[in-house]
Amino acid sequence: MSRPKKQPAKDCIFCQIATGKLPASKRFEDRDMVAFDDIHPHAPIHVLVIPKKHITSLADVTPKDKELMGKMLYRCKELARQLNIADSGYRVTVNVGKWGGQVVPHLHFHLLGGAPLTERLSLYTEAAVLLAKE
Ligand code: DGP
Repeated sequence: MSRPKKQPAKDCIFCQIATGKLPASKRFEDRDMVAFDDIHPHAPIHVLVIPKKHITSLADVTPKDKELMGKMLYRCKELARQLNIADSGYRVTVNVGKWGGQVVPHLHFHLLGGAPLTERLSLYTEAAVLLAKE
């Protein structure tokens, strides 16, 4: 039997952060979402914006989640302003699935900034492609 989507997923670290069971440096919280600092930052500012309800990945978003997705993206914009990276520029990314580099199976938007970011959005090598197909 599948688990209702609004329940926290057992063993999901981001659900545990959302419910306060695991600590995190929170930047924002409301009834729909939480934003907190990434534990392994890739830039001086690296914040993760997650929905409170468990959605495994962007690939699992349904039409009912459209408003939530808009709110989360808007929150990235607002956080960028509050964290003083709006004028210099920043990046919002979503990794989806194995080849997309998603490690934590709970949807999250990465907000990155505070330094010039590399122009390369993706990095792959022929060797990595061959290994992945094995
Ligand atoms: P992704 O590769 O898109 O699934 O990114 C997952 C990010 O989550 C990664 O940058 C590290 C971060 N992360 C993993 N575990 C924790 C945690 O327990 N706390 C916090 N704050 N961040 C975490």
